[in-house]
Amino acid sequence: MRSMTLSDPPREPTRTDRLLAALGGLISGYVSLAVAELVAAAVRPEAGPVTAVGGVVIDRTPAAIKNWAIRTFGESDKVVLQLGILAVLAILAAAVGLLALRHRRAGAGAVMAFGVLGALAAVSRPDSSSAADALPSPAGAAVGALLLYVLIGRLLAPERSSPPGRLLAPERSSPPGRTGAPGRRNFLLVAASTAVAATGAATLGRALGGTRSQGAVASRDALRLPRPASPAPAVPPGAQLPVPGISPFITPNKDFYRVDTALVVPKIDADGWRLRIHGPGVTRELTLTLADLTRREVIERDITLACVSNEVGGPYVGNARWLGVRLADLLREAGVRPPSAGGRADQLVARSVDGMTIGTPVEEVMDGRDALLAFGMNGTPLPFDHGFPVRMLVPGLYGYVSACKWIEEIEVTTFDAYDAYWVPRGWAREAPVKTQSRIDTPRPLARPKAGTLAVAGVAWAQHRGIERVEVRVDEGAWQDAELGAEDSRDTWRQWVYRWQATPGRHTLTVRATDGTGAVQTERRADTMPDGASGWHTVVVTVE
Ligand SMILES: Nc1nc2c(c(=O)[nH]1)N[C@H]1C(S)=C(S)[C@@H](COP(=O)(O)O)O[C@H]1N2
Ligand SMILES: [Mo]
Repeated sequence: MRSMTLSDPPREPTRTDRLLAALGGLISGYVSLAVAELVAAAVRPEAGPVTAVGGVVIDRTPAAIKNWAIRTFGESDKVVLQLGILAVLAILAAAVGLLALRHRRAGAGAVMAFGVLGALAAVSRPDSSSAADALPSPAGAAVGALLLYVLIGRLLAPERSSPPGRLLAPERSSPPGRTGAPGRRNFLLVAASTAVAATGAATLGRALGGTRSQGAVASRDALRLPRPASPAPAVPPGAQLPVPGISPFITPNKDFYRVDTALVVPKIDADGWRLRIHGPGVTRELTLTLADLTRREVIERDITLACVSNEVGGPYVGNARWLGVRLADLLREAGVRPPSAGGRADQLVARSVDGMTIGTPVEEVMDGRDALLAFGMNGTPLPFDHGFPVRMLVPGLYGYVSACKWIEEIEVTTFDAYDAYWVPRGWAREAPVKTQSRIDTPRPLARPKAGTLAVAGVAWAQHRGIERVEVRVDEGAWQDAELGAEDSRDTWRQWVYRWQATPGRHTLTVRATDGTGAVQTERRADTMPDGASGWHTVVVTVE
């Protein structure tokens, strides 16, 4: 009696085997995608293979073809693209199935290779900010590769010898031409059950990630930023000092700090988005679409944004080039007058789709500063993390009283009538940015060598500007730092002090003077209720 051993030669593949192998490839591909999307739903829906690869395809597609696609498919161009990707993947998956029939390991390896490509696509996306984005595709591919390996193994399983008792008629139970049927039955059983399980996984992923986010991603990809009627002047070359370790003058989107209460970042489909401006301070209510905004006079400005929760020396501050429209113009169209011009409303209450409320003084928004409804950040549509499709920005005010992300409503009212989200939680109603300066380099507890050492960092006092920065070593005299060129009063300014460092332990202290001549206060204040104050110090040991 023969039993199945490793030495049993696999059967010669038949036509049916090839069909089934292609089917196995398709099912493995399907399972890979389903698992990848399930993982992506947990990590970041946009890190899923179809969306990531689609983004790469869009980025790499020449403008002419892109325009053709938009002309031909209109708003469905993203759907067409995704269907196209799925069609290509289906063909590749069937081919991989056939490859696996010849060489099981090679087939499984090919599935893994697609997983790696998916990971590369995901992390290369401009809105990717985490290495976790690389997970979904390889995770899906690993499951798919294993499945393909098993399926092809079942398919090619050699004929089992008949069980005892059937020795006399070994093949009679199977009709002619159905040799290998137990292997195939096994193959079909595994294929069908995993396909069902994958469908469950895909459905779960959908529910987790939310189908709506797909539309939001597509609408963000589709947004063509308008040319500003009033562009920001080029950043003066001297604004960026050539000092290693200093914060870059413009903070890249992926490095820009994020502070919000959203556990899941709102993914708003810009096509359905509306901004309503209403309330007792308004004589003409406005409802605006994103296109209404991008069609208006668009301005571009460099503005530094800071969080009230930033400790002295902390990281919650960043500088970006924003694109948007003047909020004051829209308010005037709605009939809003600032209190100084007899208006009764003194507070704007901005509301986001996730229910955040942010209260901003009408006076500051309408005093001529570049208060924005922004839809662009450093040359891209606002990242979802930073408020896509539209956020507010008011130079000179902390984010929690000015910078509503995912905004959908502005109520023009009074401070008496309404306390915004953070106010009952102990934070100040009004919070202009306090003058601050930060030592970026050397890092705390660094052990630099004696000799010339660049002590450098940034200083900010938005809308007042920075006039001077001084550095003190231990209890020595204040020394003027060299200032980077001023970009605008609304941006931070870099500074550097070239210190002749002597061996020993030293305390470096920095302070700034704003554009009004006021010196940054030494008085230490906690972040609560209206922003930290005090001087930033760094202790180093010079060797
Ligand atoms: N919808 C919404 N907008 C918000 C917040 C929020 O929690 N929800 N946080 C605010 C705070 S406290 C700050 S400091 C800024 C931070 O903006 P950023 O995350 O783009 O840096 O957003 C502001 N806008
Ligand atoms: Mo904040």
